[in-house]
Amino acid sequence: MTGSARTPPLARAILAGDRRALAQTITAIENGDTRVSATLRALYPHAGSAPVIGLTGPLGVGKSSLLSVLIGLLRERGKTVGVVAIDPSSPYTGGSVLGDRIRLERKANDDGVFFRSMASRGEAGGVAASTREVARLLAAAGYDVIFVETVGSGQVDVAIRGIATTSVVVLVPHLGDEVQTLKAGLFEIADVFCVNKADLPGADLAARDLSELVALGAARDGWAPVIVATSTTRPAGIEELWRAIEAHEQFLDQTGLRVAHERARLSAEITDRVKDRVGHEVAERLDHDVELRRLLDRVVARKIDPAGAAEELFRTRYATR
Ligand SMILES: Nc1nc2c(ncn2[C@@H]2O[C@H](COP(=O)(O)OP(=O)(O)OP(=O)(O)O)[C@@H](O)[C@H]2O)c(=O)[nH]1
Ligand SMILES: [Mg+2]
Repeated sequence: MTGSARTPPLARAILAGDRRALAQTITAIENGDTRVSATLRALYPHAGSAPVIGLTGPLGVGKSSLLSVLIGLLRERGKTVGVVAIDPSSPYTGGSVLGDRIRLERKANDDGVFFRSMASRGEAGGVAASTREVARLLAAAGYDVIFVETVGSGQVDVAIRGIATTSVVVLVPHLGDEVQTLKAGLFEIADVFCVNKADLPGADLAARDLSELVALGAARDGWAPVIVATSTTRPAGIEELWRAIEAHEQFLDQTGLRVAHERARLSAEITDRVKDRVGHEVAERLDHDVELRRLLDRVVARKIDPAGAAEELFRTRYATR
């Protein structure tokens, strides 16, 4: 496959470990440049079974700090690591740019780490789609473990389940507000809860609060979320965090859920892509539709309401039954 004449040069370069080719392809994905589709298609069979670890949680809880110490731990164990971050690096929380952190931590010219951050502008769905594509690309490029950092903002968080094999939700002591966030959706996506900044007072209490919440919830597919307390400043709990992630990855293999989850994620992705195409197609056609203009006149004149107009257009143009 690698040497096949039909494999696009960019794909061949990425498979051969060319970091510039990888960076270039990611830029194309970010820009929605369809010229790389052949490259992505050629790489797909190579994007095998690397664990994709999602780190998500509210602004400034220490996701980037945790990532950089986790990367240190994995590099010591000889694992290569690819990272994609939707990194707002908020000026409000003092959150640092992950790239800077990683550059600080990683030894000069360490080819075992590849980092890329992506702008969080644009609709959540679009961000999620390109993040997924980049995570897949990093797996094809041969990185052993892929990390995805996203900030806790509802939709993007939930989208992480469509990308990650293990989702880590990061929180900090004094869970007051966070508990509300949990109810809004973070709780459903966590395979592992990480209570970071455990060097601050209140970490024990926070962990206890969480375990009560976890006990209330039904275990999803037979997995009850694991709670780990960490501190990146001490540091402490980092090995435990990695062990919890590994335990979930092993659970996926032992139960056959890895394959089942992958299948469900791919099904959702295909459906999303078709919905996207259909949506664009419909918008484009309606743009030139005289019937729409005729109905619009009547809506403007308050003769029918917008829902009625939509219903009529749908019936005459798109209903197949
Ligand atoms: N006390 C303490 N502070 C920490 C710890 N981990 C991170 N911080 C600090 O928390 C702030 C935010 O850390 P980041 O790692 O940038 O957090 P983040 O979640 O990636 O932030 P955003 O990407 O902006 O959401 C920084 O000032 C860190 O130094 C910790 O374990 N203890
Ligand atoms: Mg960050």
